[in-house]
Amino acid sequence: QFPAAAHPLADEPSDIASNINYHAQYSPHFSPFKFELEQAYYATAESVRDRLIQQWNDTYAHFHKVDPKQTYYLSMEYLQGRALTNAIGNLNLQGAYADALNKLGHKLEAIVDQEKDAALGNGGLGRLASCFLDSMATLNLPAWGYGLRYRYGLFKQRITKDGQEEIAEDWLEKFSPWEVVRHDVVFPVKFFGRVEVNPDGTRKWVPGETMQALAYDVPIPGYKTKNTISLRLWEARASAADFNLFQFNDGQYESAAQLHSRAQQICAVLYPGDATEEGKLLRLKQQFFLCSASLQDIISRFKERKHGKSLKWSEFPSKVAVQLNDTHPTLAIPELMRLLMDEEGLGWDEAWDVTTRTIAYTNHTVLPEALEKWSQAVMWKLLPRHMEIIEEIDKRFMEMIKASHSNLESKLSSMRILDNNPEKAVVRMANLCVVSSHTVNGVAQLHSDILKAELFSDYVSIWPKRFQNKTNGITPRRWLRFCSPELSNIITRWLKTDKWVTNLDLLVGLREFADNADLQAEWSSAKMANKNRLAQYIMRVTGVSIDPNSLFDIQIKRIHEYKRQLLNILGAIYRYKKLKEMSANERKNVTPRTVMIGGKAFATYTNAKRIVKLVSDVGAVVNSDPEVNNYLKVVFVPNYNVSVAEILIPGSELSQHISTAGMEASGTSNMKFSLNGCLIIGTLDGANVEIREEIGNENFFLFGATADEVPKLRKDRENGLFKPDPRFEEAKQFIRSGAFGSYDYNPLLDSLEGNSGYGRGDYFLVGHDFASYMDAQKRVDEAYKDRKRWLKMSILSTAGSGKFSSDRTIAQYAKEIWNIEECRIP
Ligand code: DL6
Repeated sequence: QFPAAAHPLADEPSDIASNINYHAQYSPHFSPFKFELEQAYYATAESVRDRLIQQWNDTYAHFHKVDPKQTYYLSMEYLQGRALTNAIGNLNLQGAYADALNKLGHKLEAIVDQEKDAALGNGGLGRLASCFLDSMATLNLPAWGYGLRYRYGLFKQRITKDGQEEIAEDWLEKFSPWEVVRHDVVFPVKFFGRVEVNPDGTRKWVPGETMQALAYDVPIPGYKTKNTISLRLWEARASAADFNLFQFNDGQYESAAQLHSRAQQICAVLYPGDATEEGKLLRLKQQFFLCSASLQDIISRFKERKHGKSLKWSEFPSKVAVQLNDTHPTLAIPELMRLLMDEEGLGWDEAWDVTTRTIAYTNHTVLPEALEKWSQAVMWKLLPRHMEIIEEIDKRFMEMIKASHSNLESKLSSMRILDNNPEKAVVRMANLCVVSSHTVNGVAQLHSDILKAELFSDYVSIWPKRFQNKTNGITPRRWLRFCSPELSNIITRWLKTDKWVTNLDLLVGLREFADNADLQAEWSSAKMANKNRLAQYIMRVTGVSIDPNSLFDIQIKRIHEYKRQLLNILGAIYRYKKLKEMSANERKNVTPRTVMIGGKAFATYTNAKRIVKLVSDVGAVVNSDPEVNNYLKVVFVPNYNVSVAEILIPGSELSQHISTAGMEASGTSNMKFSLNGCLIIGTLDGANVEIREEIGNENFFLFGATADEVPKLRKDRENGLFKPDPRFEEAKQFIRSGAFGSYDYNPLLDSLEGNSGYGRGDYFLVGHDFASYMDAQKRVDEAYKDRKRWLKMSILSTAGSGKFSSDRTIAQYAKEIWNIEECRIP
């Protein structure tokens, strides 16, 4: 009933409805005249995209004209989640879109639910990158993201009776309305081949294989600003000329399209299994593909923005900042060197000066197995010119140490970039990053201190100013304003301003009302609404009925032994056993709990998968036990991702951040929970330390060994000095007795036994921390019984979360690392 006209920028609901209607009819993705939920979602998204494209073009044109220094964030992962709610929220058009859809016979909430998550990431590192983009846009910073367009993402998790099953993500099965392909942005990316020497002595890489990188741009709107920046995702392509028609007509179909199929492999999945040589090669190819395409694009923009003026390469670092999100994009270093020397004709010294003034590196882990080391043999095969450059960097680094830091000569074997151990010669990517970046940062104060004191301590004495801390943050838009509108409105009413959405420090104003009975009542009812929504979700995806009056206790993160989901479930098992032993009367004093655990286990990480299976098995037994299931439920939440988190976090009351101290670099879900008024039970690890400082020690359920104590505890254990708490033994024994089925949990339990070794001998100190964990849980149960006290703590958690806005983090990166400034479109 609406005229099919496009009014892409009008804000009236009837104009928006016309525009949606227009897309339903003239953006022909489906049969005409269908306007069910799915079609309505795509048409709505396209109408939102129209607006973003306008702002996006204006932003780009403005940056192009002003030519500010610009940051490029290189990341192998982005966990963008859904875009629709975020986009209309940032455009401040929620009401108008809801009304427009009503006119068309749909509900905004149902439309939003149609969207598939863009899950191009694995965990916190990827979600951090997405929060950072939101803040860069909101702060009007000239900054962009670069990544890869993985067709099948990481994987979708299905829980079966055998535990976790991985299946391919289908976010591109139809299409994504949020990306725009740029057919004019294509760069060649080369692999393999050999290096030749030119007559003038310079070197030339003659590749063995060349693919095309094609740009897909995703608009990233800022909140209440017209600035809209880009996330540029590369896709690998082979060209028509690479298709061998002769072979095809000869019936050799596979070899005719060999390069096309190899191109498809590059952007098929994030973190393909790397147990085989092929898998390792593919991962390295992906990393290089991202780096090479992005740097060629950055250089071409640098040249374009000279607007005909003469090119001075020494000015490159005053126009370009490149941030490496962990070591995955390390190859940007030798690739920038190669492009500058071999393609642009710079000498080594000039290229090195430009490179090191451009690149900065963020470290996100101290876990030895996550510190990337690439086989030199594989590198020589795939990237022969880059290996020459890396060898030269290594050689010059050693010369520098010998000439000016001879006290460190004995440390050279661990400090240098190449590990030439004949058994397994590797390139240490973190060392290459430290040596080649102007700034290296950790992601929480404790983590940055550990980097300086341990992992990178030898470099600190050479470059004391190179090392910084940038405590992570989260975007308050997605993680409070949009995912919990009820709580947000209460906050706005009590603070008498909604400015907290872009100035999160204002939340501190809630402190003075933490005891106020009216606020507590409102707070409690918003929380209850979110708990009800969560309970409905759990029922829908698992069939388990959970009681919204029980304490909602959540742990959601990648499944890893250091994150100690095992400690959580052992605690729940012990709780279950004690409930079973109690009389019906005794049980009446127990605080009812719903324990929810969610997260993906890496496909080849066997012990993590065993943990998933154990949680599911415990849930199956406990939830169907009529004697106790009013007091305890245990749920494994399947396929944890961003949109699931947006339901879980607002409905949470207690969340677990219980890693072995010193092992979690930061954590960011701890910040999201705390912002949503959820209390934390946790160790002194990562950003927990700073959260506790901000919200007050009395509002945090602390337990466990500190990072300083961990080495000695491990040593003691090796020396047979560990005495397990009887409760810990009882919980393990209960599993061994077959209480949760016949699956063989012995390998998992054995990892908690013995005296030493990574992955054995309880390396992660579950046994040591069990007693203090259970004691902290007792304090939680007691605190929950005192409704007023709990609500006060909850309000104080939100009030103390101001520091953890990614706006604060990004403002610090901009000032202290990138040296870039706001560039707001007029
Ligand atoms: O900095 C983002 C995020 C931190 O919050 C987590 O603590 C940390 O584990 C994660 N690191 C990684 C790196 N790879 N691994 N393992 O994902 O980064």
